[in-house]
Amino acid sequence: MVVAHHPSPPSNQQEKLRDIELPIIDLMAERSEVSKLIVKASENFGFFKVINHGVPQHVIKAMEDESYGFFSKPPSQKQRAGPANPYGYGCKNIGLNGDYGEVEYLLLHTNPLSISQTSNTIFNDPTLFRCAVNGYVEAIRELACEILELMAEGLRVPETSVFSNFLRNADSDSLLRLNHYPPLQLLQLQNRIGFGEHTDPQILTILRSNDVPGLQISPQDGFWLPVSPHPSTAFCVNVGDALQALTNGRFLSVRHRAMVNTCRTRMSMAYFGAPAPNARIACPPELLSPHKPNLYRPFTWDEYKKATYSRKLGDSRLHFFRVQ
Ligand code: GA4
Repeated sequence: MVVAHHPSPPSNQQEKLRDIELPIIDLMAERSEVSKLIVKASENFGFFKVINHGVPQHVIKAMEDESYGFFSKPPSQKQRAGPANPYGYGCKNIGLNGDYGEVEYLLLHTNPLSISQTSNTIFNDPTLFRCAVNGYVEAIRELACEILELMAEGLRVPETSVFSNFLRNADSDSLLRLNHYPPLQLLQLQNRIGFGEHTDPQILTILRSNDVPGLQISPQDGFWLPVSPHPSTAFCVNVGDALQALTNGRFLSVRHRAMVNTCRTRMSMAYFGAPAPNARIACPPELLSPHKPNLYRPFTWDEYKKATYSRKLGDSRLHFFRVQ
């Protein structure tokens, strides 16, 4: 059965605070139906959840266990993997331009050599951690590629690997981020920001989190909608800036943030599927027409990344690449 429920934007304060159910898309349903639902969700929300995704439970569990294991280490040991400049362990400082949040994290490049180097800095016996990360990254990359191929099919782009090829490239600049939002003790600390509002710069993000709420999305300026953390078997998927450019603005890279507003620990694991540094990001011609000319000039991922990393977390960047 294909389940896809599309809520409408909120009209009053009370609705604003209610959790929304993102479209939940069953990847085992009929393929053309699935691709249509994915396109619709990417156009309307830039966010959706997938179930029956084919990522084995033991692969997820191994990564979650290693992630809990890492964050439960004493600070001095975690700091051996830091600072996150740009990869490694970070605590409260996000990026290199003074952003701050109630979060500690481990940011890893997904290339196996980099994973191996980071693992060696944290563990005396790094094998388990390294295997868990490599296994997880491989399975999630496959899922991301499958979703990108369904998107191309739904958009009727004949070369259906046009988006997924970016992630399959051996030089892909994809990342894995493990986040740990420790619980807050004091009531007055409620609603503090764990990870401030931003859009993801990459092509596609695949997020896995435990059952503690925190993710909020902003489909319209000034509105924040909490996303319910259920079902636990799902992955949350969102469109990144590069995919917005690749679809000539048809798919939306939507602002989101993570709140620390609970007495329980929130954990999340985000895979950011990215192109190789020299890859050229340009919309396929089938998505252009005299009525829909190119919104963005072609750019390389390297160029876009430089624009991203030189700015603050919440800054918009894609509009610098718009055709005037
Ligand atoms: C947001 C999405 C990913 O978490 C991330 C972040 C990156 C970082 O933490 O180093 C950035 C942020 C993210 C966008 C603006 C820059 C870079 C922090 C920051 C202030 C890993 C990414 O690719 O971009």
